[in-house]
Amino acid sequence: MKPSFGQTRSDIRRNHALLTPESHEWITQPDWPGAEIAFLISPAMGAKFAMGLVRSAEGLNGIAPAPEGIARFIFVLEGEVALSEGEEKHVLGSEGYAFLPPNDGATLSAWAGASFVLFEWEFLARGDVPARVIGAVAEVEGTPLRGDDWLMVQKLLPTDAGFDGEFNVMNFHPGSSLAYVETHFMEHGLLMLDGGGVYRLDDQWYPVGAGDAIWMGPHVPQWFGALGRETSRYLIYKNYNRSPLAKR
Ligand code: UGY
Ligand code: MN
Repeated sequence: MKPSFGQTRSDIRRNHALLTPESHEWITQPDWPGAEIAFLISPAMGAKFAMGLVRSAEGLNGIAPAPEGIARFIFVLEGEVALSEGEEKHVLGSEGYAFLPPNDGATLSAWAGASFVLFEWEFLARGDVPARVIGAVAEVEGTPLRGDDWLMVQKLLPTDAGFDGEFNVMNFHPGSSLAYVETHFMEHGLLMLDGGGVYRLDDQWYPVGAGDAIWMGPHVPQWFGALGRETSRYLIYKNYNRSPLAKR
């Protein structure tokens, strides 16, 4: 292993954070036998959700559903992950994903070498709680963000008001950028999937590339410009569809 000389690109601040692979802390958890998890974003830093990377050298077998009231979103990075409930079984391949509403009974298994992103949050119900959603990024059509066809957004979940958040994949043509510096009360958890560029967070500008994760807290000024010759893509979570006064 190369010495780090105390250097990292990770930068954790009051209202945002950049979490880069060389500083990930892989831990085990009693609820996740066989898994190593790097929790990158958590309520301990001020977020209202948790986001982690999960990997397993030997595979996972029947991980229990989330605790009561907690929703999960799973996005496969490598290998295959299976969701099972009774006779029902769904296998997710690379960039397959699942939204598991609170109190969903599915258990989770994974083949040796699989890795995935895990989001967990206290679900904020409004009307009927939505049903489980299973999909694959390759099957989701993109739409231009505010008419910019160099910035295509794939919405991974239905847009109805039952959902208290959204998960999108944003596809930036080289040289494209967010049209303006966003400042919204909703927060974000993000994982760069491909390419890279410059991310502005508050008054910092960070070079970012595939594998980097970002937390954007409420109201943090944010902007991204894509660099290089390939499409830059990121997976992004946003709490959505709820008033800023809604109680968690
Ligand atoms: O949906 C969003 O707020 C998104 N445009 N934000 C972002 O990419 N930082
Ligand atoms: Mn945003």
